[in-house]
Amino acid sequence: MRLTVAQALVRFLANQWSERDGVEHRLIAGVFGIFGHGNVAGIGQALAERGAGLGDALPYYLARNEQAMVHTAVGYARALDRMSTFACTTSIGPGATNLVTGAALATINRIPVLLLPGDVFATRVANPVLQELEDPRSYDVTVNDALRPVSRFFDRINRPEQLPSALLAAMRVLTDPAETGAVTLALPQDVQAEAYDWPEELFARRVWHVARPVPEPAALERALTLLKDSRRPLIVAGGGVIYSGASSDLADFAERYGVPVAETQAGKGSLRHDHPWNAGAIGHTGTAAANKLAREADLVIGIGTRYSDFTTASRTLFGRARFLNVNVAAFDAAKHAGTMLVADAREALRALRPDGWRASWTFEKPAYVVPSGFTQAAVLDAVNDAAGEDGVVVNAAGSMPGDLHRQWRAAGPHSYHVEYGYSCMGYEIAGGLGVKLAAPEREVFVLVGDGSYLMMAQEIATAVQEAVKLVIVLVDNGGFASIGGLSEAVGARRLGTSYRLRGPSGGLDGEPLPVDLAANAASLGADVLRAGDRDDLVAALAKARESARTTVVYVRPEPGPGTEASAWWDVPVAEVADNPEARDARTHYEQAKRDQRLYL
Ligand SMILES: Cc1ncc(C[n+]2csc(CCOP(=O)(O)OP(=O)(O)O)c2C)c(N)n1
Ligand SMILES: [Mg+2]
Repeated sequence: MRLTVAQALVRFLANQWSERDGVEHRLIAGVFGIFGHGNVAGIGQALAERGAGLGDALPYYLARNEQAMVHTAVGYARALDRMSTFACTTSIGPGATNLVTGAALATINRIPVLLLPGDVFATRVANPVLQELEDPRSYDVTVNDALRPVSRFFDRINRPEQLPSALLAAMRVLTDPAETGAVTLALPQDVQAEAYDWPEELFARRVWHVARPVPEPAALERALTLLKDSRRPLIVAGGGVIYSGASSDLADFAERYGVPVAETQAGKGSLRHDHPWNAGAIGHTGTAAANKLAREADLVIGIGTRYSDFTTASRTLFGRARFLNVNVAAFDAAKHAGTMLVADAREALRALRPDGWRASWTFEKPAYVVPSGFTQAAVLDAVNDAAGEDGVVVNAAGSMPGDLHRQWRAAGPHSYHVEYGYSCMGYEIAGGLGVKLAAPEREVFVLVGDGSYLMMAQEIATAVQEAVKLVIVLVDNGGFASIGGLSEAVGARRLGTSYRLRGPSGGLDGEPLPVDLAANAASLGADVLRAGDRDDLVAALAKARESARTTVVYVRPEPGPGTEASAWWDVPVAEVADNPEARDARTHYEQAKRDQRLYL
């Protein structure tokens, strides 16, 4: 079949499916893109032609920023437990390098996305082309090489013959639960337009079976021995529990053996908030109750967690515990010198059946305290009420992830979507768009700080274009509350953390910046409601829920006590400094560091 490389690529993608537990999904649900000279004549032409065999597959979505479209693909894929994602097509040069942050986010969170950046001519006859790097040491290097370290698979298609094997490798990595992340196929612009005689079989319907690896018997024996030795085990549930669909097996295990479950950011919602064995959020953004269990546990059973520094409180949280790590990726299972149980979370929980054993400790589940006033905690509480049983909350960076982790009453495994692997400002709206595309029947509540909003609000226009309805709660506190607090704590005097005009002293300490973010949101096509107190907010959220249009609810909460950190986070403080706050902070830092262990 004679087609261009781009036409062949598009036709191939339209015929890829994923399958797990007998349920099939289109592996590539559509294509997000921004066209330029590096992809318009190749991929652009192929998508516009929509040749025979494409049917209604691969709808095209115009985004506003290449980074944002990767966030959207991640939001979508995560909401569908990684069974389906989007392809992202870009021009060469800046369009391609704008993908780098999104790719890193996808790879760190182990979420599949397919990136298709254009690349400079393979023939080099017209070089240097517009936006070409021209590395004097090697013509082989292009800006797209910046995507290599943040991709789980990277290839450059310099010849049409290379396409079939690259495509198969790309699909394998996207659908491998242990290896998945950003997958990049760099497409030189001349090669995209080049014709070739392809075998028909390349375009056959192909189903990628997403594995549920079962534990190896000997590893299972070792895990059972370790379990039976333990009196005070604590489960740390990570994102892997949710992607595996292991929630009910986890609940069953916790109840049967009396094991409390603490949740990471990605794992929150593994158990419902009111499940008697849900001990709450763990780590630096965790609750005092869960962290107390972590300090006393003799065995930590990590399930589908990568043990970020937030989870382990920078390796200060777990006392003398040993680790049993259930993970589909050996890389994560081996952490903290743990006993490795390399397996799918659901399969491992079903196999772990320690006869005649039950943990011998109990814990008090703290009662939920309704925050008062119109603080940020109160805003989150009101949004939580509005979200109810079917809502999804989306957030990523700033001071809200900590409050949300501790405070949010998650109704189930897909109701809490906080991106905290990369904690990337700007994920919120773009990621929320992906969540809503994956779950149109659910209300999606995007919580976004003013800092994150100013970094990446433009996808509101994409949501309006697609009539994809989001409820965006824009929390304006005049700058970086989170980093402001951190700055103060490390002796950096809040430098550059609030949005102010340059003042008479020459510093950024003048009047508050006269920027109207609510007006900005309206200008992008959203309906905007301003809420000045809790009653206003409750009414605005109810109105936003009822509306069919993307609505931004703008709030300026009063400063007030947030939820308290109950475990440390390692942020190194200046070892020598003139200012006394920094010297003080260093003393505290050195004290805290004494609790840090290697977990060997
Ligand atoms: C892309 C990116 N740049 C910088 C940071 C570091 N950072 C983390 S939170 C934050 C401030 C966020 O401000 P805002 O969204 O207003 O949230 P707030 O802290 O006020 O709650 C910054 C700069 C980041 N996480 N991501
Ligand atoms: Mg802010």
